[in-house]
Amino acid sequence: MEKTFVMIKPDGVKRKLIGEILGRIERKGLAVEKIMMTSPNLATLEEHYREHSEKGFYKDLIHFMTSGKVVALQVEGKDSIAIMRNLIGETDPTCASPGTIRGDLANSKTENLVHASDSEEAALRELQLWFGEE
Ligand code: FUP
Repeated sequence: MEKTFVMIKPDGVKRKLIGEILGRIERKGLAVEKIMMTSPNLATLEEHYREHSEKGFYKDLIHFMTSGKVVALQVEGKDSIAIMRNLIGETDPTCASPGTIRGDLANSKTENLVHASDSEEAALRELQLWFGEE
């Protein structure tokens, strides 16, 4: 079974879409193995988004991500990394296909509801960062 890291971002929590997003993950046949609601600290977010630290949108991204609680998830299943990436859709909601979480429910490139690891290496790193084990 492949493991991946998924996060419902502050906009997803504020818009009361936790159930909607978990439902889509579960209906696709993936299993939620760990779930944690948390107000992420700055150090964790800076590490999580370290590859974007030089980008123009970085400050706004960190500001948004510290604006409320998030739901961190360990999701498991065959090919869970690729399946979750397809389920969330493109980063930019103008490109995200209908049927995806972002395509159906998001309107902003920054406030785009959900994160999912984009590689095996990222999944291992992010699970370790957020859940601190394995
Ligand atoms: P994704 O993997 O689809 O979440 O996208 P990226 O890793 O490229 O970007 C990570 C996060 O940075 C996005 F979820 C939101 C933010 N971002 C912006 O705010 N503006 C951009 O133009 C691109 C990304």
